[in-house]
Amino acid sequence: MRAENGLDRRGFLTRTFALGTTLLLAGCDQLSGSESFRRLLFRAETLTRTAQRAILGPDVMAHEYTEADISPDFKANGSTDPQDEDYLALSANGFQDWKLKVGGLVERPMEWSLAELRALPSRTQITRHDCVEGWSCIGKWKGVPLKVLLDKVGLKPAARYIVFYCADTLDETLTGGAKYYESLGLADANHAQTILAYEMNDQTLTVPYGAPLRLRVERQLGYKMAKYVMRIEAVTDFADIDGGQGGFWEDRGYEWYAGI
Ligand SMILES: Nc1nc2c(c(=O)[nH]1)N[C@H]1C(S)=C(S)[C@@H](COP(=O)(O)O)O[C@H]1N2
Ligand SMILES: [Mo]
Repeated sequence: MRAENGLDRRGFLTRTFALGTTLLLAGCDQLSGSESFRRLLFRAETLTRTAQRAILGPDVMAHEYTEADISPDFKANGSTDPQDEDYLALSANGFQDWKLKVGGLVERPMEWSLAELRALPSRTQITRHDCVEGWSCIGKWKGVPLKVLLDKVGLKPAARYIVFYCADTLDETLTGGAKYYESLGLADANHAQTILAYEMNDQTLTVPYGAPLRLRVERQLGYKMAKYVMRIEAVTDFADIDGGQGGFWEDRGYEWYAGI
């Protein structure tokens, strides 16, 4: 339990930035008004969360919402229908042959089928997804906490980052196609709300939202939440992976720590 005064301070900060928060709670709807007005509000909200985390520490939980808050039409973004051959073959039979592989700097590399992941402890959370493009949606996610898997494989002392390799190649005119990937530091990887989700809004995760398994990292922006996860690797450093910045969008200039 966090100290009561921590919660009081959170309440103070929330009230201080109530305007931005209230407008963002509109959910999926694009906020009305000019683009710059939206950006201003988005920054106010970003400031709130950043301040909250600075005051409350690295374990602070992202806000969780109620069933009534769930967006009726959650936006699907980025890849929504991967055409990679391996992926199409897996999706053609309902991901029955799919297995999540977890390896790298671990004591016991392991793999899990979807059924096996579903048999592990799960967490359900209703959270708000904030995309860097300035829209937000609230959804309900169920999945296995990443920590459960990391504890089973046992991280070696040299492991400092967890890398997520995805099935989808993004069409990029400038650089040619590249596979989506992402990475987290250990604090976020072990956070209670960091889960590998196989259900969204009480349904089996569908292709647009990252089937069969997608990451939820509730204190960071949407691009950290890798969809179509195939393999997870513990590493010391991500400098030698693809563009070296720790993720598909990071390699193209986005922040590695996309805190909100
Ligand atoms: N594999 C993969 N993961 C991805 C993306 C992607 O294109 N490919 N897009 C990211 C971005 S920018 C966002 S906002 C979210 C969108 O998730 P959604 O489709 O569930 O809204 O997924 C993130 N994860
Ligand atoms: Mo995004």
